[in-house]
Amino acid sequence: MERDREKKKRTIIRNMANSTSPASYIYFVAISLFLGNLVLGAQARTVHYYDFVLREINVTRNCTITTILVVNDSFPGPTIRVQKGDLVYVKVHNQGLYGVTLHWHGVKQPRNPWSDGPEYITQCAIPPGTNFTYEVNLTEEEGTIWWHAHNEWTRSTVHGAIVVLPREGSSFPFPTADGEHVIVLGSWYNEGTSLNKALEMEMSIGSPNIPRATGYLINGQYGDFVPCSNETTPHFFVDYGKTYLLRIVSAVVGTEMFFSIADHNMTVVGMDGAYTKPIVVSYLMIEPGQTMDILVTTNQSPGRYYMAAQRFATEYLAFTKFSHVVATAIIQYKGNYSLTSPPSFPIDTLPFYHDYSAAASFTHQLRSLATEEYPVDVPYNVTTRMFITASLNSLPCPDDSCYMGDSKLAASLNNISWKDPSVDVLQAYYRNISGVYTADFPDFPPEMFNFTGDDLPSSLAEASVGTAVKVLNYNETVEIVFQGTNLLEGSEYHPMHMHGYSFYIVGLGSGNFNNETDPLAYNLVDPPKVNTFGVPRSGWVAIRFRADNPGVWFWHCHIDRHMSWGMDYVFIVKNGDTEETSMRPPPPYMPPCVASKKDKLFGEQDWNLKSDI
Ligand SMILES: [Cu+2]
Repeated sequence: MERDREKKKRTIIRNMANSTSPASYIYFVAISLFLGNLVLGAQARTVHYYDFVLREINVTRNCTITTILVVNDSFPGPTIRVQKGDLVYVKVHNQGLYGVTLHWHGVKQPRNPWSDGPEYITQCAIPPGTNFTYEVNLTEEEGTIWWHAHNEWTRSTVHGAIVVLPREGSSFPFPTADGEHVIVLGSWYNEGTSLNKALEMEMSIGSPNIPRATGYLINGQYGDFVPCSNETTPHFFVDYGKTYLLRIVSAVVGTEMFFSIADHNMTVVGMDGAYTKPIVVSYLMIEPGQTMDILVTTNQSPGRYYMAAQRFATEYLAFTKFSHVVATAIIQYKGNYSLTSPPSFPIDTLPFYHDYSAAASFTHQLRSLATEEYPVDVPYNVTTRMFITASLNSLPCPDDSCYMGDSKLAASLNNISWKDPSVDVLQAYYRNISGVYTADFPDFPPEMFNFTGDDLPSSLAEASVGTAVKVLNYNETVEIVFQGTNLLEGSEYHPMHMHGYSFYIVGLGSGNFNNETDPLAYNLVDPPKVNTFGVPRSGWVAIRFRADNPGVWFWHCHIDRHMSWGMDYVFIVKNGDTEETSMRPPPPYMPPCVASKKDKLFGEQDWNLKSDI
């Protein structure tokens, strides 16, 4: 690093994206500027510049040509590879037909929600034919995180990994691996670029039949068990007797997944951009939005071994209307041996679709590393306590257009079903625009009842609609218990994701939370630090964090079906007393809020780019 600093060397690295199109554009140009004069604390930080070009391409999956929107002609999109504390500028060129935004999932973006990305929360969509530059400011994150689109369900094809290596001169808290691979789990929708329109049409009539994935993918491919797919099954070539770091991202849109590798144990060493105590497992349960760093030692007879991912279906047992497709890739040992036998499959270790106990036993093992070098700072004293129910709900049908007659399907937090405003909450907060949101998100649900009981009265399931925000003072210490409910017999896992923060999982259980006995068992010593964690089906999870990142931050279920139905809310964390504890001002340009959601998807391309709000 010293040498770099002295030389003030400027290098240009050209990375060609892993193109799925025959076109040979090199859209993806990453320029790393090693600038000695940019300093983060005592450390020099490297500044990286990426160009992300979004455009529609045709790909073939399951024997069918489908048009999808991707970044740099690549599906999944390019990996951003940096060191802890680096700064990244990503210039997004929207060459698609619809507005998009991008989110940097797991990046805290200190004091800068302007670059966080969720549409209608911190910005409006980047109109087609324009560009917008995000500042991705890496500070505490280390390990694997990711990026994805954050408007409607565009993220199904617009996503990629962010690899954050240790700083120059420091190393991993485990023996450095002999090699590493990025593994992105994804969902496939036959609708392709029509997905958002199909979604909006079903949503507008309150229908439960919103689009469902037709299958699951590993690095953009179905693998061997789907027709027309075995030629493109991902292969990871390995040497015998080595240890590999697998950086796993769940970009899956609507479900938790089980993941296993035939005949190989895995050691989980990191999650959501933070290191964990190593745990040795034969399978993972990974939720949408989560990332995991795992070590795999190639200690088996040279051969081929499937890694396989299949759905963890958390709906009621009788629910079978989901894709049973198992996504596969192959770990192939190098060397001379016969390839005539098929690869081994993790038949004994990949849990079955509804294996709740397998999921629970995995999540209960997770712990922060909690060493001197990687300490935990879980708040002991809580100044703000919230108890938030996560439910599926019904809303009255405003006219006779609804699929279910007099009601529409919805979802809520504390019985409020989130409604997107037409101007983003951040802009409304910063510019004091009234009528965009209300600052009255409640700390408790309107009624206490047996949340996880069966046959709950349907009157309890009626939600209200709102754009309700919780306002926190700077540096408050917050505890939230998220309680799943069984309203509409609809208890499921809800992987809750917080923008702008990671939080500690201090408690986790099934049934109704007991505020006298359950806190006694809280883990305040080495709780896992995450940005996404599931409220178990008919269960609860207790989290803590310190509100030390001023700004406007989204909280939502990362199952997009639930997010679209309204399982969302927003935190505003007010400024502290100093500039360093206050939100930064907006950049000179933010995309204008001019197109309604309907116009954006169905209207003419009438983006009046000159007007602002
Ligand atoms: Cu959910």
